[in-house]
Amino acid sequence: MSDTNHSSHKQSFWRTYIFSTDHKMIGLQYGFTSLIFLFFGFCLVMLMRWQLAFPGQPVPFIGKFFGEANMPGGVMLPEFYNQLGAMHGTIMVFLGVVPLAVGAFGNYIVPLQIGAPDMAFPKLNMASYWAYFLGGVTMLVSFFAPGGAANSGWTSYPPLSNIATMGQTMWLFGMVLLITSSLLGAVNFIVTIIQLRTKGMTFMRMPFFVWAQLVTAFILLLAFPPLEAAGVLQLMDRLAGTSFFMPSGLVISGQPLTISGGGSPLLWQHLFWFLAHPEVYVLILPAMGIVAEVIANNTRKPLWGLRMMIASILILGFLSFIVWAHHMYLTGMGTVISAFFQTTTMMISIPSVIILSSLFITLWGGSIRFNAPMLFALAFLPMFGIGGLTGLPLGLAIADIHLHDTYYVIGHFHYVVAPGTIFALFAGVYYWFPKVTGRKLNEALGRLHFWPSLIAMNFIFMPMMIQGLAGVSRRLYDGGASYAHAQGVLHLNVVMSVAAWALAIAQIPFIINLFWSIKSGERVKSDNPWEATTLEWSTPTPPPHGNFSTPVEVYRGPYEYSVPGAQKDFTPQDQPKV
Ligand code: HEM
Ligand SMILES: [Cu+2]
Repeated sequence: MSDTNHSSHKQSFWRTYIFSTDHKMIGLQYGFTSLIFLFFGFCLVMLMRWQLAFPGQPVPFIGKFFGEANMPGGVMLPEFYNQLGAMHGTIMVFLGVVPLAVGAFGNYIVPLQIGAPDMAFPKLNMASYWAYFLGGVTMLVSFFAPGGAANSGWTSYPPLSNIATMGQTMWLFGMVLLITSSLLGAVNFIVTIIQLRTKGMTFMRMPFFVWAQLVTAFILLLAFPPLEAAGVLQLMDRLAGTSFFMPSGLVISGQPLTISGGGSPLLWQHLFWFLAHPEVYVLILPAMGIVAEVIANNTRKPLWGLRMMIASILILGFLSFIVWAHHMYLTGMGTVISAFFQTTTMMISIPSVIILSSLFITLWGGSIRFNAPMLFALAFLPMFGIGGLTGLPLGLAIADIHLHDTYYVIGHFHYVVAPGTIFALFAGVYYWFPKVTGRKLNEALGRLHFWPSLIAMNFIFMPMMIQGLAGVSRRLYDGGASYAHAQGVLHLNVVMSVAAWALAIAQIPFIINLFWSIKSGERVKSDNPWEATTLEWSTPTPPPHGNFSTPVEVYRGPYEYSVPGAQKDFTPQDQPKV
């Protein structure tokens, strides 16, 4: 358990900022690190988009800095393109979005919202961050390994990954560290939420964000171990000469491979997707949690159907474990098994639709405040809607035969994770920034960030679906230029690339805002500048070590907004009943 004497001791620089055990500092560490990784992963894809729009032409200005091994004469080699692709996916999912959604927002906000002084296991929390950090560094350093970084896609399918260059070994080591980090974090969240809720904070009084983090933690805890085991098996295949994933009789470039064989490449796919489908809910549930908080606050209304939303998120968490093979319809697994996974995939869309509908209905009749966090939260709804609905055809085997491994898939899941999840995370940054710093982010810069980002996102991802419907495969080095069937939609590559670079420019106001507002943003006039109801706004700003200056008790549900007869249009959870 955490130490009880929270407020009195003064700690050294190292203990306060580097090896901190305070959930808020660890949350900030996660936040900064993951934002840097997000930015880096985004830069990788900016380079790729040059090659896709103008295949074979030298990358202007910066091409020459990448060396003869990657870009001779500034022209990107296919080997390097594959590294960029694999590392973009890996970094965005495992080093960017998940650590930001869970490590940063979960860590900072959950203990505050349940009235706890810290996480249940502060040292474990610190270990989780440092495992993440080491995993990230391993991934980054792999670019300098002989043959460069991993280049077999973020899915790392064998046999390709088993015979890939050394970067793949580093990818596997990195993943083992990242998974370990997530497992430590997951245990901590579960124990904290179950054990450290303050007096009166019953389960049904927990904010939706806390529910989202609880279900997410369970998913991480149960889905990641199979991938960790699979990662170790692939390491054995690569380093110790085993053949867990290698079939007999493989011939590469005319040479029979000298391996014992007898393994199954499909086994990897099952183990991978057993994590990676639940993982998409790890990406999306915290995002829904953030959006729910922001929408309740800015409509000044309770969340419509909160109990049903909670039931839905629990069902989502459960069902997410039995849909994984919808990524594998083309592996010949047979119609009975396909029918099972089609059915579960259709079923899981129901709770998603319930949550989305509840959030939409909450808007009805609200006196909506269109501030920066709310704009991002509002945009999340239709964008996630497009992402979710375009997933349905993929869930049906007959449609997926055509769509599998095309750009349609890329369009689908990017709608979910980019203007979906990442917009929700932006909403969270704008919403909770005043609690962390005592200052608001600038509204005008926020709008300058939001509108161009929204437009650019749609010009990037909508054309992907059009290309995919035309049959253009994903992971093509030339963006389809050498394929006859792609010619009619090839011009869209330029549209998407220009939009992607516009999206990059649209992030400049955000970066300026972040740094400028820490020092010079408008000071908040109270600890509760948004007039919110949940407990994090009842702490001093920023919350001190130990969080609450006096013991808190909870008397009511999380979203008592505009209660008839109440003095104000919000009643904080810790306000006693009269
Ligand atoms: C709302 C319900 C959803 C359904 C019905 C659905 C369905 C699917 C299916 C069937 C595929 C496999 C397509 C193929 O390989 O041919 C797929 C791919 C993918 N989906 Fe979803 N999905 C949903 C939500 C999400 C969410 C919430 C995320 C992420 C936050 C996501 C991220 C992905 C990713 C990353 C892939 C690509 C995997 C790859 O590299 O092959 N999906 N989706
Ligand atoms: Cu899936």
